Amino acid sequence: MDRELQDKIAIITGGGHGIGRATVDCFLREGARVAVVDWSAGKDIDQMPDGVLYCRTDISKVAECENAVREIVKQFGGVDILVNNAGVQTYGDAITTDEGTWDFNMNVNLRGQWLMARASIPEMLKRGGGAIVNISSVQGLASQRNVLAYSTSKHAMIGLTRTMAVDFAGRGIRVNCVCPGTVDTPMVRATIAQDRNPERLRKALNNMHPLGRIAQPREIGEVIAFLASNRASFMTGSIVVVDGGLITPIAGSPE
Ligand code: BMA
Repeated sequence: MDRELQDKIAIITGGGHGIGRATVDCFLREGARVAVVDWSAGKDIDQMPDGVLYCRTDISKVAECENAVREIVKQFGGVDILVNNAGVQTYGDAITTDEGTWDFNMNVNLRGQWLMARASIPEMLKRGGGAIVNISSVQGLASQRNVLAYSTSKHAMIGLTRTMAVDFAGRGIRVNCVCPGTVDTPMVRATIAQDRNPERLRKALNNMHPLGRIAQPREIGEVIAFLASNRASFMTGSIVVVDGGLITPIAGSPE
């Protein structure tokens, strides 16, 4: 039997670390040809498996997105799948967030997803269709404290997903969104390390998920691979929560 993503050409943004890197492994296992779009320098990225095309790119910049997609098409011959995974998280509320923090989160998280879609969709159309998976967060549906710019950008990705799904459904492109809970990634590890009491925070993060732990990146990558594959052929515009139950309980449920 053919593998789920056999010979599909996939772009994974932020594929150097965390959820993106685990998604690279899932896609390779399923037979895809993978291009990683990431801004990290070579020495900073987790070892890339053989055959992965690495395009060092700042996805907040129009020309860099266009150049990356051009290079991928030159090397691989087209684009079938885009996983919009790259993201940053910085802290602040409506008064402590400065314009630079706002722009940083919006430009990388939201504008980057749109720019990569804009550069990739024409290539998908040439091949009769494709699949886009946008990675948002449970913070696209609800919010923690002190993450104004990040949570707002994650909410907007749900709008981006729905509008692109509606616009391109008739042209063979499915667009879906994944909302992970807390995942053991460099982004979350950095948050834990910055805390006054990292051990306490680590335990609290585990305990706040009804499954009793945070996710491993692979557990998100598997869902992304499914959504990108033909097994999800009737899914578009879907918002898929993968959070160990985090947003399910009514707040304050008594023991
Ligand atoms: C993610 C990040 C994590 C957080 C998780 C659950 O988007 O903000 O730092 O733990 O949501 O709220």
